[in-house]
Amino acid sequence: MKKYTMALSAGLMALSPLAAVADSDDPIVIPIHNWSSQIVMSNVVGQIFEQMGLNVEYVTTDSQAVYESVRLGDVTLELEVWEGAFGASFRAALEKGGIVDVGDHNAVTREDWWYPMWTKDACPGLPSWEALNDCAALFATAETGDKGRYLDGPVDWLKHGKERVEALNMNFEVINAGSAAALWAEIGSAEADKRPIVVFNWTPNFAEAVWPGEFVEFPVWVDGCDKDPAVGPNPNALYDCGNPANGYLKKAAWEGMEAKWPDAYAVLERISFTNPQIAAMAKLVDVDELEPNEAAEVWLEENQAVWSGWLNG
Ligand code: TMO
Repeated sequence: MKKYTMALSAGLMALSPLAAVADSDDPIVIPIHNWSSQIVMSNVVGQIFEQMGLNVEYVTTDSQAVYESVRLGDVTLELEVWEGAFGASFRAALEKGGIVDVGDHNAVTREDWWYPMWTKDACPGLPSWEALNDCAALFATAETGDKGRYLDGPVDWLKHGKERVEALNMNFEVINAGSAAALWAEIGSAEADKRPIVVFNWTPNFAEAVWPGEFVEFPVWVDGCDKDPAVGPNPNALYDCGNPANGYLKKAAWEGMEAKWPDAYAVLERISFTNPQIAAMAKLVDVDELEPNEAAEVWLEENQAVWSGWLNG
């Protein structure tokens, strides 16, 4: 009887398409960037792959150049393709070939100019960008003279803050922060005396639970705003729109991943994080100050029901 059962289950295994080809022992190369949710999510997925018996290697890479690395197979996948910051690089890589769109997360994203709510007391016309521009003097610093300062993210996230200021003829100067931590430090120090500030921020993120705030409303994003000057309110300029207010968050992979690691690819296809899950992953590092690999362990422990569904399909 026991023999029969074993033979039956061996037969079932042989029938299973997932068991037909074993995943390669070569490491799945997962890129790590410079914001916390991406780092924790990468560790979460890496630890899931390790639980499947696969090898994983993490590499720290530039968040724009990574699309070329995935296309070439030097990096196996990318877990957080944010439409606002990386849509253009992702589309360019798709056109060249070698990278595949592995679908959207459940999450809806936005990345743009943002202010903590106390800023509105000093500039009540917000969130309109025109009202912000009329208040530019409130945001002036020693560094920016009589122009308002906009503290943008690190240069590899978004390269077009300066172009937007020019395209919309704004009285602002764009200063790039050196790191995400510098953005949080700036919001924290402005909080003490409720100093008006405008900085780059995004959702989902831990920040929304710590500092209530709003995105500045720029002219609504229209496809082509970064390619065709005629799109957007300034007929002669690119980047005269805000970033998408309901942007996607995608997964991408090297096109060879499915053949080389079929089980891992099937799991990657099923992976889908929500806004609250992503905000929680960022919080574990930015507020609770865990190391990313520890944060991933905590997240996996607290969300077994979520990811066991991805493993078993
Ligand atoms: C890519 N980011 C979430 C930092 O805007």
